[in-house]
Amino acid sequence: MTVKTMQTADVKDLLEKVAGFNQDGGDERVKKIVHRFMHDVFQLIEDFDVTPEEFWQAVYYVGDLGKNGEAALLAPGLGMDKYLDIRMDAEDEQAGLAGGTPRTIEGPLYVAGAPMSEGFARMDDGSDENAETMILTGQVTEENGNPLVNAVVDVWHANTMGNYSYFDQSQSEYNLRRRIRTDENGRYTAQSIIPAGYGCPPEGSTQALLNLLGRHGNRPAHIHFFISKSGFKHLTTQINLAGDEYTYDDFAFATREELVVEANRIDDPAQAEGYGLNKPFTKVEFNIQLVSTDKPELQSRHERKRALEGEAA
Ligand code: MBD
Ligand code: FE
Repeated sequence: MTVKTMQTADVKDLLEKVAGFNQDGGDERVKKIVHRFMHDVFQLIEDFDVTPEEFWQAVYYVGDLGKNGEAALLAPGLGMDKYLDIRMDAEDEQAGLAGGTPRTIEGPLYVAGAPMSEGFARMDDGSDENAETMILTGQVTEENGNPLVNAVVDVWHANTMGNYSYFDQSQSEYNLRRRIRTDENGRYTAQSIIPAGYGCPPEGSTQALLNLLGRHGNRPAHIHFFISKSGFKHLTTQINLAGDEYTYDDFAFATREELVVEANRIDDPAQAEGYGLNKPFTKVEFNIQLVSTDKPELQSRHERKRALEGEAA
């Protein structure tokens, strides 16, 4: 039985009171957004004839999501982070700031304040002796190819279990997280370990909803980057390692063709020695092009709640 109530004076009046339209205090933008949001929720309840049982299930779902700390994990799973990227790409296009290495989503697992190095950093703590050694290297340039010296490359990635330090308390502090300043040729190099893909906690709230959508909660093996230099647009991006079963089937929608990078096994002892290694390794090369801007607000990452941000780390 579908009843129509949305057009009634009672519901119109209710929504206006809910959003504080009849109150002087508060924030006008929040009032308008809450009014629209609750209108659309009510409309959805009408259109889908949502039952009280379904409604309360949804309310407690949101409660559990918060309790599990998964709100910022469900967001990319529902394409919200990707949608914000689509909007920022369109804004850049309109402002004549398109170009350079493409952005992709930050994800929920950044930790601020990773150790800073000049030109080179060892990222792993050496505790995983079975991990494949990774040499991650590249050059940061302007769009015309001029190298950018002293750009800060802030890198973070998972271990061979797909877990990130800080969130995974079993790892050492800042394991697999480093900031590297580019050298006189605009180059950065990291020695680390090849990460595994990420999977949503199987018993968590995010995976529970994905199951109802017939979807998996996996990401391909990937490496996150913030790249910044004064006078240039801040870049938030990631690379996805080619050949992973989820490279083109990422639950978080972060893969972009230009950001898929080959991981090449190098058996040549001379090349290993060049990096101070005495065994074969896997080389991942990622060159980054930044776009210049004089707008200071575009030169740093947007604000959001991040682990250890603003703390003396
Ligand atoms: C990740 O490692 C990640 O990068 C995203 C976007 C979501 C979940 C885990
Ligand atoms: Fe990630």
